[in-house]
Amino acid sequence: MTTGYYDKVLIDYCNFLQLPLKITFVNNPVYDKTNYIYSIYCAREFLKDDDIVLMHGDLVFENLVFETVINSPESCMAVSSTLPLPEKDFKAVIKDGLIEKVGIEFFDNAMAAQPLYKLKIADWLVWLKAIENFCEADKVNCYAEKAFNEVSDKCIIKPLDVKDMLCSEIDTPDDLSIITERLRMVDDRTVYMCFSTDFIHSGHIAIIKRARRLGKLIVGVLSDEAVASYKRFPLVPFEERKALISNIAGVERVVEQKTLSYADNLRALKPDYVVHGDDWVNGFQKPIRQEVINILNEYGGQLVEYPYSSDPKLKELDKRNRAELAMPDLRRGRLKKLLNMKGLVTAIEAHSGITGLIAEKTTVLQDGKTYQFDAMWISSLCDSTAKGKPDIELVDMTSRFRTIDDIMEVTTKPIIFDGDTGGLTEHFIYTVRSLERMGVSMVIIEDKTGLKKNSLFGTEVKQTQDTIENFCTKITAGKAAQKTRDFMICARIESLILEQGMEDALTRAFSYVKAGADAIMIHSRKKDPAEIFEFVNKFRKEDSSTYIVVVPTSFNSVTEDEFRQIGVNVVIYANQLTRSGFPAMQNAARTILEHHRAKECDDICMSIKDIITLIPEE
Ligand code: SPV
Ligand code: MG
Repeated sequence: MTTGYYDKVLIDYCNFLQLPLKITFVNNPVYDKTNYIYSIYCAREFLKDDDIVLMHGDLVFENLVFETVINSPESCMAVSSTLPLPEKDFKAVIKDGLIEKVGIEFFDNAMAAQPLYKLKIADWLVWLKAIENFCEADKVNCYAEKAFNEVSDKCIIKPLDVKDMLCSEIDTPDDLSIITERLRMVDDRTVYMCFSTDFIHSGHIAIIKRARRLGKLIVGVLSDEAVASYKRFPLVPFEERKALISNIAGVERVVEQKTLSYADNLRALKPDYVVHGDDWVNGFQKPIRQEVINILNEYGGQLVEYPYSSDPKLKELDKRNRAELAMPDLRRGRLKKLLNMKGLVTAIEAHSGITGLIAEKTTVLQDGKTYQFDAMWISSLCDSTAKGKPDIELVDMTSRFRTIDDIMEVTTKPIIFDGDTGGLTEHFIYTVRSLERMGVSMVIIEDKTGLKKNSLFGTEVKQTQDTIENFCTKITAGKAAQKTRDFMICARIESLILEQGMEDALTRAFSYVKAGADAIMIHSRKKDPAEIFEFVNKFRKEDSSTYIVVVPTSFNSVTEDEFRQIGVNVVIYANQLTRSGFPAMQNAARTILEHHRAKECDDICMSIKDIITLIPEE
């Protein structure tokens, strides 16, 4: 920092501020007889080894101006395209997109300019050399810009348009009062940013600090539901996350953001700025970013983006959190939490590590919301099919557990296990304990006995329904065997499949609930959902709390919203990955056989890059 007039006052003040900066003060002993070109000359030895920011000491600017200047990848000078050309102050002449001349005397092709520069070392050394030449020739009473004007053809300095952001010199008492007023307005601005995180790290603190510099900071905290649909189930619930963020210095206010879309909060709060990392420029958040820009444009707000910090430490932290979510105790209880939070959860079939990853990672962004499956269904049909075997309880429990283990190893979402008939009550007890210990959230057992066949055969094959009494004994024994409160047993009613009538289905449902079932699954193989609707309506009239599960493979026209409205809690897409995957594989095999080579098959194959990114490296 070059000093002159009131040198000691300036130095004392700077030291008093205790800034985290090492400031070297260089005094210009003849400040009253020279211009600052000579002050720079005095400090020249300190100015030769890095990019610099050069500014006049009487310049006042808002933080965003300085951030924009300092983040500029090229040398630049602050100019304004919206301010009128000043009579007596600096103007910059622009030629071919570069600063050609700076001074108070230029009016043609000029823009209002402020002496605030970021100078890359190469450009600065050219200018500094010119300054040295000027001073050594005793030309010490002009602006340093005069030296620049002589060498500007050797420098690449771009105009950086700060439009009507505050960036002004204070030359007179009038300037002082105008700028004091403008600073007050700057201070009143509001900034909005949104957090989904459940742990605060240095990167968050850094972005909060930067955001705070733009105005009063309002933080939107994503609701649990929005977080769960966006990345993973929050480890810390909303109220705690809200309290955590409210207590960070610089946060003025915290509000709930109920969806990934910022729309509602932006329209209600109308912040002057929205701050975000630049990681959403691409990827699935891109439409959300665009929506933010559109809304800001409606009222003249501005989006400020900072480089996203991909600190390896943070990746490690996230990995640890994911690992935690995958642990049996945390995973097991999450289905119940999701049911309480969302009312209706969805599950998709998984029968291997890779289908587990698809269930875990597939995300769709629609109307500012993200959609993911909440849970995974380990179907007996698909597990058996993957092994080339019929769905008749032939694949034994040891093998089924192996499938669960494969899936659990690479995923974090809760698991609903298709326990077929549950086998003998004496065996079912062990199955419950094993599943619970592994971290499975729910087992569904169907009220059939003997050689079980897949329900979608209906009455085309011989299938025997268990007695109510027997099945209730199994449920009660299973409930007594479990150790935690999280684990759930769902009783699946086959009465409609086996054409035993609605009354039988309802009688069984109420009996199973009495026997201890946490949930009931009503199954049907009719395309028309009427019997499912009738069952759910009748059941809900008497029981408003027991979870209802459906598997809409046949009655597949019903939407999740329609199910939610009648009181269904779990929708299981039981076999779609298997049914879509195998035809694709058959097609690939056929294509190779037809062409006697693999080239034609490539068009229907996932790229190697996509498949390796689907599988995360450990
Ligand atoms: C399964 O997916 O194995 C089921 C559902 O049990 S269903 O195939 O519809 O019977
Ligand atoms: Mg099954």
